[in-house]
Amino acid sequence: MAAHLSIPTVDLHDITDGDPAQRRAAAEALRAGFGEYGLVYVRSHGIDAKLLDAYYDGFLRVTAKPEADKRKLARPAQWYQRGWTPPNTEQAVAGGGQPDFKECYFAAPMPADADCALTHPEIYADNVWPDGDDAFRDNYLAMGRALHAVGATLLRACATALGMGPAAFTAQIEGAPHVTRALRYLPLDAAQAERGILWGEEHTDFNLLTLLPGGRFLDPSGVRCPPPDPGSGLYLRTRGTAEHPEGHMVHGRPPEGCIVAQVGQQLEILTGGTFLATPHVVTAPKTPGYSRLSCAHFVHLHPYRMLFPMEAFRTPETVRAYSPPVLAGTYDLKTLVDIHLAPASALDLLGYRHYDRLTEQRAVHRDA
Ligand SMILES: O=C(O)CCC(=O)C(=O)O
Ligand SMILES: [Fe+2]
Repeated sequence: MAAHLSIPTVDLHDITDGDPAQRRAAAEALRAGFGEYGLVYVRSHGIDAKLLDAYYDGFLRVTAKPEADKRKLARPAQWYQRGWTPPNTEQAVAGGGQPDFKECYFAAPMPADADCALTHPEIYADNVWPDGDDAFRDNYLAMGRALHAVGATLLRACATALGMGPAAFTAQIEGAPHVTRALRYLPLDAAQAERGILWGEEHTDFNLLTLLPGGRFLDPSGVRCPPPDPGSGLYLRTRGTAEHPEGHMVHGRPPEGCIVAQVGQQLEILTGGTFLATPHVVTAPKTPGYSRLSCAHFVHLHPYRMLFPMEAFRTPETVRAYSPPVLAGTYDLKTLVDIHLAPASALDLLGYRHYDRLTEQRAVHRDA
């Protein structure tokens, strides 16, 4: 662990209402944070702590339901992009077959785009809500929208920090399949804790920008508690250097009142690696019985946008590194297969699907 590494904090007020010196400082913090760590802490974000508590309380009401009721909220045919995801479903690409020890919920905070719902039905599916719990739905949507607004402000500031017009990124996110996820990392038994099982394997997020308003540990009786040991929680890996090619593992522990913003693969690709998707891992405590709640809002690129370094970031090296260009919606599909949320057969959607017609015509020809 590298205690000397310090992740920059960006104050949203400096971005929206700051004087020129404050704006310059915020831009520098974004370039350093997203360039070296793939992560910044965000202050003055406007996320209400009471809303976050209510959001987690609602999610706990869902996770406390009997398994049979939760299965009714699961949508495997939508690649689990809505409703409940059972434990042992998602697998990080780096995880080598070890599924994550978590159950999740997915909902889209913004109304679905009708055209995209035809071309990408799974990632634009209708939300799923448990009956009789309007508070769960309302707090969930309010949290997703509030986090999304923070993401949009940061993306505008990122664009100017990188010398582009303020809308260079946000013009590409309108109507995109943004999704908010609630996570509950499951209590480990003594043998699992002993084996050092990870709650969430090391991965990089595949979207544009991720907002994390802050996790909550619960003790074995379900009461909120501080991290049970200093090694548990969210860790990120910094960019490798000649001296430390493996990078450093840094504890993602925001200063009081701050939230976390993280670069995803789509932003790395658009910037040709100037901003780096953060590898991160969620480690479980060594003591059995503890659980952890978390929330992540994923800001996505519009599915018809090209994933390829934007003009300002195109060099022979970045073009080679991030080729071939691919539509963001196609990339989403491929990644959901890679992390085992979509079945491998989903890849068949990318080829021509009407060979049957020729087969039938040839059969008619033969029989005639
Ligand atoms: O639980 C966390 O803090 C991180 C969640 C996460 O990495 C994800 O949902 O992609
Ligand atoms: Fe993640």
